[in-house]
Amino acid sequence: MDRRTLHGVVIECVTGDIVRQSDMDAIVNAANAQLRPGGGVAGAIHRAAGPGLDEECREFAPIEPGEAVITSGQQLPNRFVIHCLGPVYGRDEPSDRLLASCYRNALRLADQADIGALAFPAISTGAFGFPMDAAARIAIGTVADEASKLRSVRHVRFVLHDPEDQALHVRVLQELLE
Ligand code: AR6
Repeated sequence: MDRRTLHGVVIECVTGDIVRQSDMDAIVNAANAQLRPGGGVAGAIHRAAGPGLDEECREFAPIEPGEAVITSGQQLPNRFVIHCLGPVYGRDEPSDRLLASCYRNALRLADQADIGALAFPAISTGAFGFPMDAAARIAIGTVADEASKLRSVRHVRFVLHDPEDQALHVRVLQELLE
């Protein structure tokens, strides 16, 4: 099964595109330190959101690995974007703790903004080189650890580009929540 419920929070793993999650209140950006468009997820989000997002991001940049900031969704179907800077694997250490901080900080910002549903991409697993399996354990493990503390967040979706990555996330979800 590709979804589980923990402390009233639905955690699910789907194959798809992070900019096509119109039923979510917020999507998470796998950002760069300057919060500029760039490639991968960040490029797709800025393209779909329009130039207003780049402008809105300026006052928050630069951010550090593990940090998260929140903006509006501009022209996206989502009310908010939460921008996380993941660690560059092999450079920003301890990379596992920094990656966990991204997820924890994003969830806390979402809760503070009264967000009910939030979609994450697999932060750091593209240009930043984090191995998918280890990243999936950290991502799902951190959401599971935070679930009992969340007040407004009731739905967390992991959106994976590649069906194999989605299957891996489903296995990790089953293992961790058994
Ligand atoms: N929807 C869902 N997942 C996607 C999408 C999409 N539209 N596009 C890529 N992925 P990355 P990072 C997957 O590189 O590793 C940027 O240039 C992708 O297959 O976007 O945190 C920024 O400007 C991979 O598994 O993020 C930064 O400089 C995952 O999303 C840097 O890359 C993350 O890939 C951030 O690197």
